[in-house]
Amino acid sequence: MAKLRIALALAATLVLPGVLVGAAQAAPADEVTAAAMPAGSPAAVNGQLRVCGVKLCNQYGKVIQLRGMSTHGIQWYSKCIKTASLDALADDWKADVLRISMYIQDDGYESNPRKFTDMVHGYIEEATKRGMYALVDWHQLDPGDPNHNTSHAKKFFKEIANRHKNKTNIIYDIANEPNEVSWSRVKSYAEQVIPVIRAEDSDSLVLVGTHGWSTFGHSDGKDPQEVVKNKVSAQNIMYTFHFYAADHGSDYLNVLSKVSDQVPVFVTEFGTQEASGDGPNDFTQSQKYIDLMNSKKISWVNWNFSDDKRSGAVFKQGTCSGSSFAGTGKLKPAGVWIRDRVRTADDFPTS
Ligand code: IDC
Repeated sequence: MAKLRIALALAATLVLPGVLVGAAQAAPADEVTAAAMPAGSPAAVNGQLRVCGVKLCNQYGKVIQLRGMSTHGIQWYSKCIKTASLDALADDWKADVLRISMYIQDDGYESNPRKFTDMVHGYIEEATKRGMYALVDWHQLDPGDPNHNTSHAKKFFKEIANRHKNKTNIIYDIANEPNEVSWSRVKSYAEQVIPVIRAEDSDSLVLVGTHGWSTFGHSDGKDPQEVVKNKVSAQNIMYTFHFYAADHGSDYLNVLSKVSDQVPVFVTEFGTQEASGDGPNDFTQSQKYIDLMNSKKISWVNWNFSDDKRSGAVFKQGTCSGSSFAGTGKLKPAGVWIRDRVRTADDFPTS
């Protein structure tokens, strides 16, 4: 199979840097295979992920927790996703997962599907090279009804899954934050998109956003049990929960605690500040969430790995124009705090 893929790539003579012309389904010449992941790296050790009960398990069937960072929108902050910053994320931060945040609206995917799909392909290879999981985030936000983008989502995920199905480090996040939409509509969207992914890649982990900006409806005043009682009809999936600690207090924490005992939950986005991604950090409340997530082995990803001016962007403004990302010198307070928590020694049982 690997040989066939290389042959296909070589046969595609019209290869431009990072862009394949006329052979969209063939593997690019620079594809990084799972076997090439650095020995001992998080994705090499844990391999193909599986949902086990309400937890996440590695290739040995052992419960694990993944921790990592989300990019900012790749339409705005691609300058923060480069060799030096990704090296820092993998080697200095010791992140297990890179969330690749591709907005759909806001000058994102819908403005140029080919360009954004190719960017995601490239970032997946970069994460793979460094032995991190690549969490592909379909960052729908406004409009909040994911059904608005279903045909785009099917096309995008079909190509991503087809190209990367032989990797063991891909995680598909099919709806960032459904909002102003009912759970039944989100469920219906998920049941249309997941089979498209499964037809290409039968075994990878798929994450499903929940209504109320991925709060299981709590932000909308809905009962989170709605999801628990009406689960998406699919295997090997987890539901996502998001929070911003300065705005989302103990009631949100209690929702996370309760639903994560009932269904598999992955925290694909959170901030230590306000829901705007800005304003003062509440590290006390944030630590309560971290303690809960660590004790229950809930995987988490923090927002965001950029030098945007807001307090939740980990780097000081201007950092991404340079090439120095490791250590704490370039970090804002939220960055210093979250780097410490991403770096915590991993506990990845292999037997
Ligand atoms: C914010 C970005 C900001 C951007 C805004 C609108 O930090 O630069 O202008 O989106 O696109 C979310 C969303 C995430 C938000 C983040 C902070 O998933 O896109 O990023 N947030 O507001 N949900 C809750 C908070």
